Amino acid sequence: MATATEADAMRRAVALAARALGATSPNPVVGCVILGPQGTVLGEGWHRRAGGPHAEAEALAAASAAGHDVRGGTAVVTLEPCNHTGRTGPCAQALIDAGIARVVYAVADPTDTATGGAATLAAAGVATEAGLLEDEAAAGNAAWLTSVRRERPFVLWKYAATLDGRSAAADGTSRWITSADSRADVHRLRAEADAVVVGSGTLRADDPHLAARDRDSAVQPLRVVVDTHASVKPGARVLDDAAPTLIAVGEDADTGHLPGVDVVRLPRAGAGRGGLDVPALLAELYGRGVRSVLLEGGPALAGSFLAAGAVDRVVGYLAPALLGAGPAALGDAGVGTIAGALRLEVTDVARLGPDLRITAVPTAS
Ligand code: AOF
Ligand code: ZN
Repeated sequence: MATATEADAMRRAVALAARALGATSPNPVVGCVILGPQGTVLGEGWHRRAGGPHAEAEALAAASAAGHDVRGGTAVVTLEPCNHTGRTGPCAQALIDAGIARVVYAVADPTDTATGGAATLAAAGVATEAGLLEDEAAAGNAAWLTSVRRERPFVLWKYAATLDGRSAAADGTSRWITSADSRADVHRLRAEADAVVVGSGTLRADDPHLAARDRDSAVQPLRVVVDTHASVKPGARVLDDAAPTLIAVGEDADTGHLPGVDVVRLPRAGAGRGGLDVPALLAELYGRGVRSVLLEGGPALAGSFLAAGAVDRVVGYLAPALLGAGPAALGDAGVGTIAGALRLEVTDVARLGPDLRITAVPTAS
């Protein structure tokens, strides 16, 4: 049984892991705390970026830099230590070599590449325990775990609307429906995502910049515009050099006015829908190392993603305002009957300034 000290250490490891959200793809976020035999913290670390040292190696290095002897100690880590030599050596072996006596981890490694660390540790006589605060650690790594399972990026659809579900007024104006607090929260979502996706209608209406504030260019999300007819103008703000940009167009689009712009040609959506094929877009992004997508709109694109079953989480920012007319937050999602409604389960409700933020996930159907 894990001790209370180990549970505290795991909570700390989950928090450490979260510091690198948005910076580690295609790898997970991972945190690690090394405890001495008496339960004192000897070292802690987290995985900062793909290709860099794993959390366990960071924590061992921190303990050693502080002059601590970790022999006989316990490693508390959010993910099962890896068993493979990839860009760095196997953490299971590093923990064995350091003389760690016990390893407590939250989530089993679901990848064929890295799995097997617990068995390696056990074979070397290290006590292992799985599942401590598994739900919290899995929630912290939801994007990565979902992308491993589905072999496509995790998709979060975010929208802002009035209480009557409208995202713009009848005259098309939409600035600002929600409060500064809500908008700051959206910047956090952007910073945590690998890619931010918008449709060409949103681009035309808002000319958004889509870069994450307070982030250096190394970890800026990829800005993706779904632009079937390549209607983006060369001077659009999304094409500046603050962050990389990808324009997804139809196979027959004329892109002569976009020299030097990263363009990908994708098939059209099937089943009588407009726009591009969502699974093809997600496969393209996955191939580029994108593991989490923030889908920012507009309503038609969000409808296409939902119709394709490609939304894993919905975050709605609801302002206490009414418009009574104007476009809805969501367009045609392929639903024609109440029986066919896309049912969600609310996982969180928060107040941001005057607004409500509702987080929900599709119920398993
Ligand atoms: C990480 N950071 O702290 C841990 C990971 O790309 P590689 O060779 O560094 O290996 C990545 C895999 O290693 C990753 O998918 C996961 O299964 C495992 N553990 N990875 O990036 C870490 N502990
Ligand atoms: Zn590792």
